[in-house]
Amino acid sequence: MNTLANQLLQDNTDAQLAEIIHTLCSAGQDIAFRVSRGALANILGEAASENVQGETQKKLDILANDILKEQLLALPQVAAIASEEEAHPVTGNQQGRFVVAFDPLDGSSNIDINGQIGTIFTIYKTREDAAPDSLAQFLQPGRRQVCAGYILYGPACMLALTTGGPSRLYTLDNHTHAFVLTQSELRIAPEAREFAINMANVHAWAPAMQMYIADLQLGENGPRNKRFNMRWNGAMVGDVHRVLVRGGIFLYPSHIAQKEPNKLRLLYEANPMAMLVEHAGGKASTGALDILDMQPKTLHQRVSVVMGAATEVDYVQQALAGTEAIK
Ligand code: P6P
Repeated sequence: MNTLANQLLQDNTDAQLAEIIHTLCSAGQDIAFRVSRGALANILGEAASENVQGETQKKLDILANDILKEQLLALPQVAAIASEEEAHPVTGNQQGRFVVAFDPLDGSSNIDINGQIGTIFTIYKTREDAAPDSLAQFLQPGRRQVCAGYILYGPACMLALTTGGPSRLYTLDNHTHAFVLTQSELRIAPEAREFAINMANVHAWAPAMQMYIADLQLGENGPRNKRFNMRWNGAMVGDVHRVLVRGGIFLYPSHIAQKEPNKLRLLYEANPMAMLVEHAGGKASTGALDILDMQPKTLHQRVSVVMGAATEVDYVQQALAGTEAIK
């Protein structure tokens, strides 16, 4: 079985980039251990604080953020990091050639119910036309990511990763502490049989989105003439993992009447997942345009998300075209 280290060597991965990936995996193993101890480690429940998003932080959110921040900023090649839990970029080493952004613990509301959670990360080369630790480094379009991945803390601890080639899956061997290649080339079937959306939000969507989802629910008795199944994990990392492994489509559409109509963050959720999905033969759209082509404007910018089976994503884009469904 091939290990992550061997696969990165075979892929001729830049040595400094490979070291960042190994550091992310080392931090991920530390987080996985703490997550696995649950209530025994007195780390469940909420911290007495909110993050920059105004969301109540879980103790593990803060712990995971601190572990990742400390280990990444110790690398000379890391110029800066950005995190869901940090209001602004955190300066690293001025000579660094890379910046790293992450959601340290996506789906943290699942922590107290022993559900799937994960660390989502993205890596860019520093731009020459801006200070290495400036905000501009994190406002690069997703198409310029040099690496995207997540570490999923589930029954198995797994790593999904692309460095520009195929999206691959690795499983942590708890005996050797190595991530072992378990799927060398993920491929998402173009036709979807499963959709993932939080149906409790149906009232908030645009009519065109409501109609698209209603047609999925009608299944073989409706205009789609085929049965669809539904799943909702409450953690993007778990839902997108399912799409990468067994296909389907994941949606978090705009709540069109709300001041902030979108929930998922572009930099450290939508963009890395979009790169993984595209490099597995899928598509990743806002519902109107490719997520990876968006020009970010702010660090914690939110975006509507429709990603997975290519034919189904195209179908959604056509169904929403010309409507006010995407804000
Ligand atoms: P809702 C987790 O908080 C998250 O950011 C994503 O991981 C997940 O897909 C979504 O929010 C869940 O949102 O509204 O269903 O709780």
